[in-house]
Amino acid sequence: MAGLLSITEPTAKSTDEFFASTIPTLGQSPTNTTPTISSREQIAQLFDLPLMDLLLQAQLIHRESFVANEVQISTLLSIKTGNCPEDCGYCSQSGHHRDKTKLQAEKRIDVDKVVAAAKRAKATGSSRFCMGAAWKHPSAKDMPYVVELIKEVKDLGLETCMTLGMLNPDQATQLADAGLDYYNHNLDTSRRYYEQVVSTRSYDDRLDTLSNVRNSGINVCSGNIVGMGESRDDRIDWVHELLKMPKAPESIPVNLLVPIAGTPIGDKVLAEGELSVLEWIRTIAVTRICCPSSYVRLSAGRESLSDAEQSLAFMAGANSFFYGDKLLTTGNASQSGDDRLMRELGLTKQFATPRAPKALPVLDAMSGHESQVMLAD
Ligand code: SAM
Ligand code: DTB
Ligand code: SF4
Repeated sequence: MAGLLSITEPTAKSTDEFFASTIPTLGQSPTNTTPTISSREQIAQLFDLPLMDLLLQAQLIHRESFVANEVQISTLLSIKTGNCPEDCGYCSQSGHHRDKTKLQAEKRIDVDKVVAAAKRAKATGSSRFCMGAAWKHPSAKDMPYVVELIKEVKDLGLETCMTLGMLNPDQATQLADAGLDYYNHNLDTSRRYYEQVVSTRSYDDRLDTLSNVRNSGINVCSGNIVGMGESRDDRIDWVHELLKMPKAPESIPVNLLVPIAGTPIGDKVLAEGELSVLEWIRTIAVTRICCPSSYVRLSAGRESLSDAEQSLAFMAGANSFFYGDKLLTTGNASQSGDDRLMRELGLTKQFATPRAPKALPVLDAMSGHESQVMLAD
């Protein structure tokens, strides 16, 4: 029987080999032979595919590792806002841009207020609660506070995620021992373009923290921002960085820049124009193909997107998104709009599976024996 699709365009020729066995013929299911992408050249070839071929491959590969039409949803809360000592060129929270952004800074939020927000998130059907702080790194006096937050939020049956800046090995271990499920720390872009984005820390600082998180047993969440003025080469190199890691991050947020007036990158993009949303969708699809078993999350930037653009992003293999009317300091797509879109697309919410605190004694329900469990992977 004739193939449903054949990729014959000259630009796509070299990808034929990767995909020959994954393109279904009429009446057949795709075979379970996800190609392994590892070289920069292969990533570049994926970016060059005709968009429909890329989306088809991404969706087929998505279905080999995940339940089709199921999405994981997370809710974000800023637990300490603004006055950050870092100078990230896109960020509303950097103290370096505060005279122009006029962002209202806020001190650490009380534990009971965070718990109340987590309860609201759970009531709306969110399975993960992500807490973000505008710190270069947590200080020694911040650690008992964040450990308490992890324990309280986990007690609600939610998965926990934190993004607090740099972590040393001891801090990562403390968070792992408290049971933190995910730590978010984005590479944001290529090593080359990073220097144009932030000057107060290095790419290697970022990789060191990611390595400390990985070694602690916490799941790694690390993504990017598309549309900061970087080139496609930078997007290719960012994907390549993920593949050079000992293990790809379990969770990969693909942020679309929210251009914030008063930030250097936001002002430049507002003046010169935004990148095509299709390039963001293409980046999602390539990420899905290269990291087949990672959650790929629609993160910042959804507020400005149409239903059709978001639908293409799900087709490209995204299977997670931030839910709730606010991200950290900027707006998000509305909850009622998301509920409607999920109904229209036939998407269902995935349940939470929180990781047990490190070395937590558990009673095996079948044998009655007590054992130590580590559920990070
Ligand atoms: N301070 C911590 C850090 O930098 O890792 C955590 C908070 S920081 C706001 C988390 C991530 O949000 C950044 O790494 C960046 O990828 C994303 N982000 C921040 N501002 C953004 C914007 N204006 N548009 C898109 N993504 C943004
Ligand atoms: C991530 O990659 N995106 C989220 C989360 N990790 C912490 C943050 C998006 C922030 C968008 C800008 C703002 O709301 O300040
Ligand atoms: Fe600070 Fe994070 Fe914003 Fe950079 S992205 S300025 S580290 S809050």
